[in-house]
This record gives sequence, structure tokens and C-alpha cells, in this order.
Amino acid sequence: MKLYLAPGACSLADHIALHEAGLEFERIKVDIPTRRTESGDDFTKVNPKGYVPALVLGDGTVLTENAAILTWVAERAPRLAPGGELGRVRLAEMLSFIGAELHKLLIRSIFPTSDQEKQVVDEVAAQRFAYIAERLPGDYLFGREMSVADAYLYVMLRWAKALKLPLPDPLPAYFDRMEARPAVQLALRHEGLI
Ligand SMILES: N[C@@H](CCC(=O)N[C@@H](CS)C(=O)NCC(=O)O)C(=O)O
Repeated sequence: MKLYLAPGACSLADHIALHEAGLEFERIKVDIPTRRTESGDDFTKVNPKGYVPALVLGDGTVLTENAAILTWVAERAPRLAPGGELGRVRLAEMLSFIGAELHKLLIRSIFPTSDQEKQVVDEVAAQRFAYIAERLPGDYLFGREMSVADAYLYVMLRWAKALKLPLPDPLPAYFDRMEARPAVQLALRHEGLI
């Protein structure tokens, strides 16, 4: 199995989740501007969309999109998903919220087209972080146990910190808790981020 990633990009979430699940995989770095892998291969032949993450399974099947890859990981390691009758739906709901409402928003804060856009985007981001902070039911997004959605949220908080966006309590402590996890440390080391 091969995970195509760019250091510090959203693919870090999948990298963390794969380590949390204890799955074996090879990491292949992609240079986003040139869409070439570290060995010079054309990444668009793997993922014609041209962006990371992409996960190539042992039989050559290619999975793309954070929400899909994280769901696939959680299906292999069910302890990384919330339980109960609505567990799968709640996970889809959270991955959709993080992907569509946080990830895409923060990209606009990283690459704003104007100061005005950045101001508006950062205000909306603050509201969305407050929404999560006010509803955190325990140490993690679904309570006591970490899920694949936490890996995705951790990466978004990492970006928010780099953007110097204020994080409401208890998100700073949540961030530190996530960052202290051995799987997170391992992924950060593999990506050259620590
Ligand atoms: N909808 C995609 C978005 C992935 C995405 O935005 N990837 C970024 C890195 S965080 C990327 O590779 N961007 C390069 C590009 O869009 O050209 C997903 O959730 O997987």
C-alpha cells in the first residue's frame, strides 16, 4: 500500500490515521507545484485530480479524497470510528464538515485573493472552531477515543496555528493531546516536520 503525500498538507491526516490503525504502507512524497513524485514520476498518472492524498492499495486500486481514505482506514480499524447505530453517519458528518467547511476555508486563508477576503474567511473560521470547541464531548471529537476525524481536525488546527488564528478553549489542549500521540509524532517525523 502506498500513501502519496506532501509534507504538512492535508494528507498528514491520512498518514496519522494509517499509523493509528497499525497498517503497513510506503510513503511517497509529491511536489505539488510540479505534480512529480520524489523519484520524478508523474503523480497525475496516479491521481488525475493532481492533488494529495492518494492511497494505492495492494491490488492497485486508487483511493482519493481525505473523507474516503479516512473512512476506508476506519473500516479496517473500527476503534477509530464512533460506535452506535449512527456511528458511521456521525463520522461521515464530521469528515464532511472538516473537509468542506474547514479545510476548504483555511485554504482560502492561506491563499487569499484580497485582505478583505482573508478577514471574512478568518471570521468564519473562528465561528467554525468555536462550534467544535463548544461541543467537544470529551478528549476527542466523539468522546473518549480518538477517531480518524480527529486526525483530520488536528491537521486543520496545525494550519490554523501556522496562520496565527486564535483557537478557543479547549482546542489548544486538544491539539497538544493529539500531538502527543505516538502515531502523530511518527507521522510528523516521517514528514520532516519535527
Ligand atoms: N478534496 C480533496 C482536497 C485535497 C487537497 O486540497 N489537497 C491539497 C493539499 S492539502 C493539494 O494537493 N493541493 C494541490 C492542488 O490542488 O493543486 C480531499 O479532501 O482530499
